[in-house]
Amino acid sequence: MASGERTREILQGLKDTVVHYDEDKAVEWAKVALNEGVDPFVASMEGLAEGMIEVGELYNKKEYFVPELLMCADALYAGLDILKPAIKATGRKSEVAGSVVLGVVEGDVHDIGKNLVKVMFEVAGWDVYDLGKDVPLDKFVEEQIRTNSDVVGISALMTTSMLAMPELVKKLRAKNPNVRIMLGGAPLNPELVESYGADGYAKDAGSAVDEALKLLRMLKKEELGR
Ligand code: B1M
Repeated sequence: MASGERTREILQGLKDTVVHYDEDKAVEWAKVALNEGVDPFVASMEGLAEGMIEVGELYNKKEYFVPELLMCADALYAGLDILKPAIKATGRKSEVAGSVVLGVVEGDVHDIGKNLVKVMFEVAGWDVYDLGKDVPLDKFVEEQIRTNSDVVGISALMTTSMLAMPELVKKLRAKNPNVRIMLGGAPLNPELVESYGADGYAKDAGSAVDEALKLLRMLKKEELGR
């Protein structure tokens, strides 16, 4: 088990590999994290994902451009590939698990956050139907009906793409008034999500499953009351 100081060093190592878009080093540091007993979820979120946040700042300052962003994302995924099985192995299945359709709304290709959310649902034993990124609105509706999923989780990373969310919420409800809809992504907040008519909001991957569980319990209670 790594000491507090060593854990911080490992997390910094992971973060730096993303910022310096070094896939090989990302793999190396992810293995170090596992060998030294760092929680793989913490390594993913406080190491790799933190790195991506710093990358965003470099992009804002015009020090990084789209090609760098893509290479940084590759480094993040290389590290995540090593950590993911360990997250799954350590994850405890929640007592209740449901099914969720996940996707990034149309016009938006940012899928790193959604992929982290997906890992958390899988760890918790949910059935996950991942539609990927830049998903046409009707595809969410069709997939919810096809899979009869309890929850639809929609991600958006841009202030422009998130504007499709209220329409998607309406479309989903029109086809299935009982479906529970959860939104997430950097430009969203609870007030916005409420104004869009959705049922839930999670600010990060760590809280997404808990939020979905709340929605699932609500749904089951309503079903019993009917
Ligand atoms: Co671009 N991009 N990007 N980008 N990109 C942003 C989002 C931006 C904020 C950068 C900026 O200008 N400061 C900006 C959007 C501005 C706006 O809001 N209007 C932007 C832009 C403008 C663009 C392009 C238009 C650039 C261009 O081409 N000129 C273009 C858009 C293309 C398109 O989508 N149509 C573009 C492209 C790209 C890349 C392809 C190069 C790449 C994406 C690679 C990929 O995802 N496969 C990319 C990246 C990497 C970013 C930044 C730098 C990082 C995003 C990220 O991965 N964060 C981003 C700047 C930033 O965020 N600071 C930026 C790390 C990730 C772990 O966090 O995604 O927030 P996040 O996910 C979190 C939570 O939000 C939450 O949990 C996650 C984990 O904790 N969460 C959920 C997310 N979804 C959830 C769903 C849930 C629950 C929680 O339930 C359903």
